[in-house]
Amino acid sequence: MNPVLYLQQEHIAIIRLNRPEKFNAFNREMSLLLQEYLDKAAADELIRCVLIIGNGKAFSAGQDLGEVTGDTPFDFNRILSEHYNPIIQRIRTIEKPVVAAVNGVAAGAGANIALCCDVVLAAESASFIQAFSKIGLIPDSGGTYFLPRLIGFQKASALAMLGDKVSAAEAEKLGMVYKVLPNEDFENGALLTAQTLSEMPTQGLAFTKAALNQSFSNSLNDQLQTEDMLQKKAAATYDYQEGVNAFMEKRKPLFKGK
Ligand code: LHQ
Repeated sequence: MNPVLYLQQEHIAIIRLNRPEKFNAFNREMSLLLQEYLDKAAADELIRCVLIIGNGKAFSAGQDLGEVTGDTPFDFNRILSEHYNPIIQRIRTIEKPVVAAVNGVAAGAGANIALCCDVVLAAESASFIQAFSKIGLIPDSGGTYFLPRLIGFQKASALAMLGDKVSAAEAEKLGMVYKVLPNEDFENGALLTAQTLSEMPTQGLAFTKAALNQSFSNSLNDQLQTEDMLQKKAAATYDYQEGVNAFMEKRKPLFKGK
């Protein structure tokens, strides 16, 4: 069985983590295939939004612990540099919005892959666990970067150390996720958001993402300059013209993502 599935639906790439019997825990094959599919979505001009979801009960339980134990364990030292870091870097740099549709439990690296996405949606029954501390590890896959920025230092510090399970409702309250959607028809609910994003000015969204990526480390002056530079690029797109024309003509815009 393919550990990740890729499906194009109109302008959306649906990337499905597909090891349901292991709660979509990542082994090497799955980590490399996710990278390959993120590259495929990045290179395809028709794709204007990426949706990542898990198959079955879980979103992802993080690293497959069976792969790092046993008789021939995979070299621990290569896991971050070859598996998780390239996944996080790809999600943050792909020039299209990435939606995480967290359909169930998201633990360890699985949680942090979800949390680095541009829009995080969670099913009512989903949960988030920084499971690392329970096995003596530190939050990786950007956990120590995104978590304090999303929910503040104290909450992040406590969750990273205690490894408590955070319900979807609590995650929304903390600012860890954008919205919680009902369990019934969760995937279609998430797809609606992806569809909306896929019909928006894709380049403008990519420039927004680039500006947000820099806001974490820039001074105000640097950030204002970044906005100045990126706004000029946005204003040079077809979609900006279309957006303004549609507004003036009191009609619905038809964006091309260019
Ligand atoms: C699993 C897993 C799993 C294998 C559930 N592996 N089978 C970076 C650097 C290097 C090495 C280590 O990793 C990392 C990054 C990381 O991600 S570290 C964190 C790794 N993840 C965890 O520690 C989470 C471990 N899993 C759990 O705590 C629980 O399974 C959760 C809370 C996710 C779900 O609990 P339950 O709902 O009670 O389900 P379950 O425990 O019964 O799991 C269901 C099945 O999935 C079960 O298989 P089985 O054949 O017994 O039914 C589990 O063995 C399997 N599974 N997580 N990470």
